[in-house]
Amino acid sequence: NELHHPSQCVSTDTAAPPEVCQYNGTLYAACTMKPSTSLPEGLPNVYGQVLLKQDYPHGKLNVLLQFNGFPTEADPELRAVHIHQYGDLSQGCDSTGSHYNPHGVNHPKHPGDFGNFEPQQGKILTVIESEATLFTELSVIGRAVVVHEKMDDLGRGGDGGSLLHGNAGRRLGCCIIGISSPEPWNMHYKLYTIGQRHRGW
Ligand SMILES: [Cu+2]
Ligand SMILES: [Zn+2]
Repeated sequence: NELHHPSQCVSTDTAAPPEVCQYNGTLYAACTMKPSTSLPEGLPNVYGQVLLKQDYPHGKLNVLLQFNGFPTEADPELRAVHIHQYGDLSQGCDSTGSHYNPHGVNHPKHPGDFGNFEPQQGKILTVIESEATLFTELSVIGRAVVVHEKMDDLGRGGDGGSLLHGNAGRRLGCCIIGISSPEPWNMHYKLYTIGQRHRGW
């Protein structure tokens, strides 16, 4: 059917990626989290997905975080997640640079400072809104998401590191954000809403 061919979608807005028109005004991105290749012995091997969805041009960015591989401890440690500057995994997660900081401000005011997350039975599954964007020259597509060993002190640590990176410790895992079809978001968002209902929310 020619009507359903993607090339039928002709956008006059040259600032929008062609997928925005193809997927009814929404852009989707995905990032498949893997353990750092330079992960020290004894730290958890974290796997999962970071899925991003944003309506063009002014929608709020929605981010679904789905991770597993944390220890199943009774009093779980909080883990920080951020967007880092470089989509470069040539030295594992260590080559992703510092926090993505396009406005030159202190942590935790960076657009990709997602905050702290508490694993339940070794897993994290949540949806958040973010100040980051998939559009314009500030787009985070091609940059990295990093999950850390420790909790983010959110700038309240009283030292220089706190205002740079929140003293969140070593990098457990990372991935590079790339444009995706709507499929990963649709599938994982459905699983997320089923999980919410089972918890009685
Ligand atoms: Cu980080
Ligand atoms: Zn930050």
